[in-house]
Amino acid sequence: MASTKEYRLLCLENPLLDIQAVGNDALLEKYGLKANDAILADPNSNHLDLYEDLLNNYDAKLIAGGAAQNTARGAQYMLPPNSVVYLGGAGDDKYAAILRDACKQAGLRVEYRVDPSIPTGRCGVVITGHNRSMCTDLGAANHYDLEHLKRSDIWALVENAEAYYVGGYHFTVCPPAIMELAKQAAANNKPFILSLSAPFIPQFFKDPLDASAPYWDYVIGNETEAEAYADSHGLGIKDVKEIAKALANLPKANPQRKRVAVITQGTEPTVVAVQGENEVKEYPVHVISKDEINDTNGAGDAFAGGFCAGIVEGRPLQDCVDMGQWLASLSIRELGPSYPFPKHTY
Ligand code: 26A
Repeated sequence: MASTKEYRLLCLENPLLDIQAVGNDALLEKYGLKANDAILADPNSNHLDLYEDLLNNYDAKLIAGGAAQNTARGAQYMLPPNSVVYLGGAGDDKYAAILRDACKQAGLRVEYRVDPSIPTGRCGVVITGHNRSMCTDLGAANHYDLEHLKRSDIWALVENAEAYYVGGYHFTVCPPAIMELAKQAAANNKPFILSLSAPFIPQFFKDPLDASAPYWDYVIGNETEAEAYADSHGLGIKDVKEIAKALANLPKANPQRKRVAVITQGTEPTVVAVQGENEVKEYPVHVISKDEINDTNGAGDAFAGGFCAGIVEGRPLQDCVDMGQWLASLSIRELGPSYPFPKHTY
C-alpha cells in the first residue's frame, strides 16, 4: 500500500527569484556571459547591474526559481498534497513574498531560514534562442546554515522524510548541511539524491562534492555537467555512458542501495548506469514539437522533480526516468521553470 505520510521528500538548496528575459549577443557580451551557462555573480564585475538592466530594458519577468526549489515544486506537482518540503535561505522582502506565493500555489511547503537584513537571492536569466545564461546573486540564500537544519522543528521534518534531494548549487553555500542530510540518509537507509547542478560545481567545488559522493544513492546531471565532472576528476573519458558508469561505481557508504547515475542530454536519450551493472541503459525523451517549446530554462530541474516523485513512490527506475521526462516536457512548454495549471496528470 502507498504511504499516506506527509512530507516524504525533503529538498535543500538556494531559493532565488528569476529575473528572466529574452536577450541578445550584445547583452551577453556586455556582462561577459556565455550563451549557455550558470555562474555566480562576480561583485568585482558589472554583473550586479544585469538585474536592473533586464527589468528596465528587456521586459524581464519575475519567476520563482532556485534550481532545487523548481524540482521540489515539480515533485509536489506529481505527488499527493503535502508531500514535499523545501529548505533554504531567503530575506524578508518583496522577492521572498513572490517565492512564498508561488510555492503556496504549487502546494510546496517551504521552511526558509529568514534573514531580514539581506535581500532574497536573484538569478538573471538571459534567453537567446534555446540557450539560457544564468547569473546568480545568492543574497540571503548564501546564509543558510546548519543551525537552521538542526532547529528542532526543522530536524523533525528531516527525520520524518523518507527521501532527500539536494541541489549541487548548495555546495557554494553550506556543505555541512548537505553532509548532515547525506549521513542521515545512509544511517536510516533512505535515498539521498544529488544533482550536479552546473559544470562549475564539479570544477570549483570539487572537494565538498567529493566528500558527499559516498552518500549519493542517485546522482543526476546533464551531459555538460558529466563532462565537467570527468575533466575535473581526470577520468580521461568523454563518452557520457562511460562517465555515468564511473559515477555509479564510485565508493559507496550505504551498501544496501546500488548507486544510480542519471544523465540527461537535452533531446537526446537519458543515460542510466547502475552500480555493478555492465549495461548502461538509454531512454528516449518525450518528443514535443519545436513550436510547442516556450523555453528550456528549468527543464533539468523538472526532470529531477518527476524523477524524485517516482523514487518517493517506490516506482521502478524506468518509471522514475519516464516521470522525469514527462514533467520536463511539460515545463518546456511554460515560461521559465514552471508547470501548467490546471494540472496535467501523468
Ligand atoms: C548558486 N547558484 C548559481 C544557483 C543557481 C540556481 N539555483 C540555485 N543556485 N543558478 C541558477 N539557478 C536556478 O536554476 C534554475 C534553472 O535550472 C535558477 O534560479 C533557475 O530557476
